[in-house]
Amino acid sequence: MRREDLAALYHLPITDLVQRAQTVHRQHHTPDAVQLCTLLSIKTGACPEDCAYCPQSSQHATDVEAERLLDVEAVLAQAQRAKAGGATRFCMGAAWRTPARGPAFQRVLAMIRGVRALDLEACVTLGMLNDQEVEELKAAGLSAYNHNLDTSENFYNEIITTRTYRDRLETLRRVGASGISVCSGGIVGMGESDDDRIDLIFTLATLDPQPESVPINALVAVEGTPLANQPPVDPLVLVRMCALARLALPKARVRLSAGREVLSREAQVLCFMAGANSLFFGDQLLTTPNPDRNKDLALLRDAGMRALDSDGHAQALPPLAKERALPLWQQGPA
Ligand code: SAM
Ligand code: DTB
Ligand code: SF4
Repeated sequence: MRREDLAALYHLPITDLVQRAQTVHRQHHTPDAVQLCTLLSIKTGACPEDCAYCPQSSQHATDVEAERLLDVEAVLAQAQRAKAGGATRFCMGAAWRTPARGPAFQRVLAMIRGVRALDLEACVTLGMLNDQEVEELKAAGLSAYNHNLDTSENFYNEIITTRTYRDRLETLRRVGASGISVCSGGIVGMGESDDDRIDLIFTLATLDPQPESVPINALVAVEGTPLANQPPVDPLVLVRMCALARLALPKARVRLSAGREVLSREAQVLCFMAGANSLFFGDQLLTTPNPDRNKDLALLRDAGMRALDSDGHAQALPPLAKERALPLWQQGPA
């Protein structure tokens, strides 16, 4: 698809855009099913990069407390919980520019092997990688590597100065060439223009191989970061981005990622109609909150959705946790 075709799609009346995206969605995916992924921060804060959106950068004064790399046992206990709760992918994030060397990297490899042994998909995001790291991650059985382009090449310099777009593309190339699935997406609500948003999806679509998953994040504006005072993005922008990602990357899982805490149920359902079919599921993202599990399960149930298993088949939703009964209006039909 050409850049100008994508731009024309982005600016369609939203009814037309969603209808087109939904048509493509149905050709490649089960329309009523979403993938449930759980996130864990395995190494928090004190990151040397200066990403303007990120509460974990050591260059911003935020409330995030730095923590050393977690133990393998602690991570696997969380993975087990995620699996028992119905997640099929376990995503581990580290606030690194590049992965630590030596025993710390070996520990991450052990985490990946442990998560795979639980029959969960394993995804990590560790910053920029060299060829050897990619090879070792692949040998440990890593299912996917997350490395977001975040925005357009033009706008990138206003958000990050400690690395380049080219650096980012280089890691994505290495990961893609290794056969590990690529997970790459971006953030809206950082002050970017519509053209920046279209450029981001265009660049993601030109990656070869195309990403297997595309996270669409809405900025979580965190106190102490340079973007703390950004106004919340219009939820319809998220709908347009999900639709554009679906049209430009028909086979990818489009993940409605950070920022759902402030999205209405209706806006999230519109994103599903536009082609989003994956969520972060669990009370916490990396350092900021995510909707609680029961709230998400009630939303999915009320919308009549099912959960994708690791083979991509739709299954009944996991049960709601009983100890936190929801108010009646959130419980849906009996
Ligand atoms: N340090 C690694 C890196 O940057 O690739 C991995 C961790 S980093 C926290 C992973 C992704 O989280 C970023 O690329 C960005 O897209 C997303 N992210 C971080 N802070 C965010 C925020 N405040 N709002 C939305 N997304 C955010
Ligand atoms: C992605 O695109 N979003 C996730 C995951 N990949 C690693 C991270 C969102 C982080 C939101 C801010 C925080 O919780 O620190
Ligand atoms: Fe570091 Fe990643 Fe946050 Fe940038 S987004 S400051 S690289 S943890």
